[in-house]
Amino acid sequence: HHESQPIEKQEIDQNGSKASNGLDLLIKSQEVNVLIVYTGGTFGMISTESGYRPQKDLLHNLHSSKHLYDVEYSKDNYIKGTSCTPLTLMNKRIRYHLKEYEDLIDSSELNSMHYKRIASTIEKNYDKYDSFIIIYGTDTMSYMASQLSFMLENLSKTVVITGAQIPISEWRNDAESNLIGALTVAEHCIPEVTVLFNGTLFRENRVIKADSTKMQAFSSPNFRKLATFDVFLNYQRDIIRKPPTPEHKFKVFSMLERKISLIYMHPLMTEDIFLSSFKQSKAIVLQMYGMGNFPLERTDLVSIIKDSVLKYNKTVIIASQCRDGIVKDNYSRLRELTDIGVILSEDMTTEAIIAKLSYVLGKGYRGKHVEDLMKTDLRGEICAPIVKAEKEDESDMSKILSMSNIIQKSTPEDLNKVAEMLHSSLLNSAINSTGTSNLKKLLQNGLDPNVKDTSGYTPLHLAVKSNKEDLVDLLLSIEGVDINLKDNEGNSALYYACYNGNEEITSKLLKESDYLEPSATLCACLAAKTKINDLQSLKLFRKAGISLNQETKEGKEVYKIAKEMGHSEILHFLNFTGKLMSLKIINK
Ligand code: ASN
Repeated sequence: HHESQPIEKQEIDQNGSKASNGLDLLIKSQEVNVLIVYTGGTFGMISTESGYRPQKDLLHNLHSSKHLYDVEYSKDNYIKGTSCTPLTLMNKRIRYHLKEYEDLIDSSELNSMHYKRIASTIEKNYDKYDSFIIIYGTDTMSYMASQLSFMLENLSKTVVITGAQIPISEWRNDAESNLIGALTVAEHCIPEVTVLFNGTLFRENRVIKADSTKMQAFSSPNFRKLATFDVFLNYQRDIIRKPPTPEHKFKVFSMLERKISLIYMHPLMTEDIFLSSFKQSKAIVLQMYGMGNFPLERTDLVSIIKDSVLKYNKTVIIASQCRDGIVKDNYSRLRELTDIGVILSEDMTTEAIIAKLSYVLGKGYRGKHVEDLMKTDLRGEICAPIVKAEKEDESDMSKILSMSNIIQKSTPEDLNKVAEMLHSSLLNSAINSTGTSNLKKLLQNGLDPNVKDTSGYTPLHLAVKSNKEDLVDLLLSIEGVDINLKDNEGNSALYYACYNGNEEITSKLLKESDYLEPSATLCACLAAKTKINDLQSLKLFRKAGISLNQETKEGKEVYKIAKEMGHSEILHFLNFTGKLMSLKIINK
């Protein structure tokens, strides 16, 4: 076999500058350039007598939607082969080129050729576009994107995969809104492979198709969603991956290993059937019971596993039939296998395990190297339990608290740094748990209430962001809390109170906080809030010291957009009531 090639561990740049903080707006120009790759799937299908089948000329459908195509603008600003959207939430336009493959497939046809073709389309066009959208079938979307997440090395651009349960050609469909969602994501730098479906943005190597008929077809059992698009867009900045540093150049790896077998265990399994799956394979994934439990009394099966690993240097990985939860050697029975090099899948999805194995083995690694890499986080596909703040319950919390005690008591100088890092995660978890008691305990333990996480958020930022008034009260009552501290974007907690339209919290903070100052983020935010007619939030921003009068730059934006969109309440608020009559005419 060819020599093993180095694996790119796309490192998270902890000291990243503002530019590498993820989720940056692609503000280079008023237009964001996006390549939409149409590969097939229900999205563009039409209904025939024998059922749905793929249909060509998707552009025709996109052009018949006024949300996806601004005819006038596109004609006035004509560039061959591209189309433009109307103004987006960020007050920009998306200029897209639709690349339609010759053979459109139902995604159940997926094979390694399709992986390579999509990866190479992105590679060839990488420098020409800001972001990429792949329209793909839902049935194997989780395989596609898990695989792409490994094949695309050092990804620093946004790649969003989307599809639909009902085709765009039908009156009632989810295709158009899914594509608009994907375009909304494409305006930002989210340098990972993601899937946007039904208003939810997932990390794609974490997602599974969980339902064949519901509009919410996908779920991400072991990992938080990257964003949810409700009335407000809610990005979880803290878990969105950071782009690689510039010396790590984008490249595609496509020599995937295919000799991988997947065995779904059941109580009637025979030795010969079990053995036959091992014979031709370089790696075997065993989908076992519960936390990964194996019937060790089946010595016939156990010896097949032991021989494969010890004699034939094959990779055996134990996963679970449960889609939610973790595979762990909590039971001594599994240790017999892990001791000889059988790997546990931890919290990876089956799709991610297969994608990762084909990538790692394709690079030529074998034996212990494969074991080490499978346990390493390469693309955010596997994680340590502490990150799962959402799932934490009281018993987890008590472990964390005792850990914090240990750190607190045994801290010589060299441990300070570690302690500081852990403290921010501890505070983070406390804020995510219910009630105030956990946060109280941590603060009583002497944790610094001003500690920042990697996004620069203090506990107060986090409490305000998640609208937890009781926690805000608690933090405001603590001596030494600096309520004017700014995050990496330069925003204080007050900004987020206004952003959320939370009047109570805004008033509380305003009693002691400095007024907000205009900034680029703030201008973009005001524009976006105006677009979505969020008067409440605008009112609070004004209360917090931001002038919305026409003379200032930010004031002009608000007025202009409100007028364009015909948001009369906002115009009223800005005291332009007199102009309302003519406004109706402008809008027609
Ligand atoms: N069979 C379709 C596909 O995966 C299902 C869909 O896209 N909703 O191509």
